[in-house]
Amino acid sequence: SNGIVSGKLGLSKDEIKDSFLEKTFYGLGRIPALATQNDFYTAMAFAIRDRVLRQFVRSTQQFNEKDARGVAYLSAEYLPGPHLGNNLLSLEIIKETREALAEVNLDLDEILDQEVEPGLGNGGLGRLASCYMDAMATLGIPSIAYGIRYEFGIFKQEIRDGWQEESTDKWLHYGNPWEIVRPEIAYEVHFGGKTESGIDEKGNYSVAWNADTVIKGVAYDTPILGYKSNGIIMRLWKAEAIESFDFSIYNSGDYYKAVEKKMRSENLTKVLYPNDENLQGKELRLKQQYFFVCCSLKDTIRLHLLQGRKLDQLHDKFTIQLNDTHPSIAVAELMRLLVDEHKMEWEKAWHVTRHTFAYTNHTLLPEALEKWSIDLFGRLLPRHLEIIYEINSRFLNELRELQYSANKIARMSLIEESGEPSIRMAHLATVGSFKVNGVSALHSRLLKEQVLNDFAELWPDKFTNVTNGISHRRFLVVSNPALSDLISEKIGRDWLTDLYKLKGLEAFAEDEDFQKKWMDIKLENKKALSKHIEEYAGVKIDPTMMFDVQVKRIHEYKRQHLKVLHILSLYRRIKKGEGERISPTAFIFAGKAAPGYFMAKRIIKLISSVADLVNKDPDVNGKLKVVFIPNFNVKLAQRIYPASDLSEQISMAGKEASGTGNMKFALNGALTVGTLDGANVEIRDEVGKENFFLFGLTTEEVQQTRQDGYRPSEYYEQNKELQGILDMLISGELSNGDTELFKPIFENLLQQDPYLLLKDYQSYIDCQEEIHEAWRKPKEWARMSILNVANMGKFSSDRSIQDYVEKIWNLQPIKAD
Ligand code: 26R
Repeated sequence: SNGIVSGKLGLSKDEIKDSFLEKTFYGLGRIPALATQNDFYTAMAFAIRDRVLRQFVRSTQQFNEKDARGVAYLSAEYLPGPHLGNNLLSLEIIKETREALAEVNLDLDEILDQEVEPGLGNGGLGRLASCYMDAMATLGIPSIAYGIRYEFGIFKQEIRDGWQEESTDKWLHYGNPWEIVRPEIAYEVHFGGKTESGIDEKGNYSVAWNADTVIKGVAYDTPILGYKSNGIIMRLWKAEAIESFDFSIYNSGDYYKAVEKKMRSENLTKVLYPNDENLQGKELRLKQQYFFVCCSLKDTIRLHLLQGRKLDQLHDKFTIQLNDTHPSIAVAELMRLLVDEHKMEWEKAWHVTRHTFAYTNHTLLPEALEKWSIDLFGRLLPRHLEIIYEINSRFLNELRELQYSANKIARMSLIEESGEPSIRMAHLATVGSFKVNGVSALHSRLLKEQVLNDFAELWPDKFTNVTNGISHRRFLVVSNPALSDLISEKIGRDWLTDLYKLKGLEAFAEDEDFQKKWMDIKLENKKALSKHIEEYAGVKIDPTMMFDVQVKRIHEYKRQHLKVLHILSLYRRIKKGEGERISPTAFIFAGKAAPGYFMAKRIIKLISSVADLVNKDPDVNGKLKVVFIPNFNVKLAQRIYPASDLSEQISMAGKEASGTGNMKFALNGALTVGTLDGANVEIRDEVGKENFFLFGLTTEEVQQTRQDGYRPSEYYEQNKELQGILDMLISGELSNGDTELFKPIFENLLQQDPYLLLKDYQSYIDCQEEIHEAWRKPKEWARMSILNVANMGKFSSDRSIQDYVEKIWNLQPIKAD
């Protein structure tokens, strides 16, 4: 019935084993004796995918039957992490699968380790989109997640001689068992050329866009299964030539020209831009953005019309959520589709458009706010430029009617006129959306008070907050099974779908037997991470040390170099024989630097150099270890959080929009040392200030410091310990006598120190002393760790998505049976 074939898709150990062997044999043409571990992984992935698809098809059918209101989530980046483990959890067959494999002498963990993850994002924003897919699927939100199928994701990072080296991420090399290509779901995307206005057959004014390039976008679908629930699809677009070869050229004999054209088209989705928070303004990036937006909107409209609905009701049936401004060209593209292609009047189309989009902002850093030069934009998208001018002229007229000053109007314009004229994508997204949200309480406040202040005053109700959240199923249940089992033993398993249930752990925070089990699990996780570190970074770490961890993109505002100053202060104290109050600590770093980001790359080299100094020095060897683990990604992250004691969240206040790593650490029982930045503020509110190590200036104090005229050299002069540490950077002792290597960092800190490291230094050091003292009281530490986990309920992405539903999307979840 329903056209759903049930086949032999049972969930028992024997049925899984049968499917697995069948896939090995018929799917891959391998007999087990000759199969590689990767063959086994692929076979298992296919066996599980069948089961995933059955569940997924069911929910799609129910969404359709109910004619439900839904969401199209537009994101240029996704970082879903390995799929297999998560799908096994969603189907609740981890145990059965482990046993099935054991019967054929295979180990599930080794099989899981084979999976190469899709690195289709830079960091926080892409991972957040993936946590949201997990939650949307689990909660039954009728939704589809659109993006780009980059052939090469975020580069692979290797560390050579202490420096970052990049190589291409060939994630598709072994094939991708999770995706299904849909050759019949494909759209044409136009670029370049000219527009021509005239009168159409019906006598109406109309504009024709005569593009000079046409590219095809083909859909690749990956099912994302929710926990014991629905599935949604992640639909990624791959660029292809419109025809596999151009017949006219072929017939005229120029076969090679046709082939070249094909290759040029496919370049569009070749590679992810590895920059975060630093705008490059590259043409290919704008092409990527428009390409995926165009395909996604055409597809959304197709789905809408397929239901027999009218286009002027689009906003009744869909919210299109813009994940930052990367897809914000959608505002102009939807206007073009409605007005030019579907012949809707401008006013009506504008009504539909601005009731369809909602925009999430993820950063306040001025250098990360997207702007496109009019010149570049107009050459690539001439029709969209006209549309943006029209939107702008109508918008500015409204402002004039409100008697706004010329100054203010210029500030709010979609077009920046000073310097190289350019389009402000955040303004376009704000004007074109019915809701704008930040990603933590602090960030949303700063967005309203500062970056988008004029707009917030004009439209106060448009602005809202949705604090980020994380998939606790991936980042605790799948990646820390021992701790998850211990938790479930005490409070049952309801917390898998209601993270607030963790509150029940508070009752056991003082229970010494529970504390011991809790810390024993942490120790086992630390042993496992130590093994990985020894293998991939060549450093031996004693797992009983405190694991003090900072993993995230390398960026000056995140202040990895403040952590380095702390390590050097400890080093110097031990060398002077004053280290007795220092608890033995392993400092663990990981994270990628944008390939063109000079300072970030030098910070990696600095960490490696400090690691060399510390790890080789017999005086400090037993007390301090420093390691940089290469190639931070979701898979590695899932090993690191469960093994961490201390989570470093030390960005300068006002700079980190939210942070989500902070939540993953705390969920795994790490204590946080952090500033009042992003979601740290809310984490501290939840876990209690006595269970959180706070230091540093507040956002307001940062701004005051700036206003008063900050002179970092004063701190260098006055704080002799700090001076000694900074001098190490230019003394050559970290760099085989090379006094130039770290001079750029030294001079940056002494002359500008844009992120106030020297100002926050002492407060950080004092706080760390408190931490080392707390570490010496294991029961106290265990209690705080338990209380942190117990109070993480708010930070599930289930809660975030519930907030989106209530504050923005206004829709009814539909749970599949
Ligand atoms: C325009 C381009 C250069 C670009 C700018 C910024 C590309 C990518 C980014 C990354 C930004 C948008 C990002 O990832 N921001 C992070 O979003 C997370 C999820 O909301 C936050 O937790 C995190 O604080 C924020 O830095």
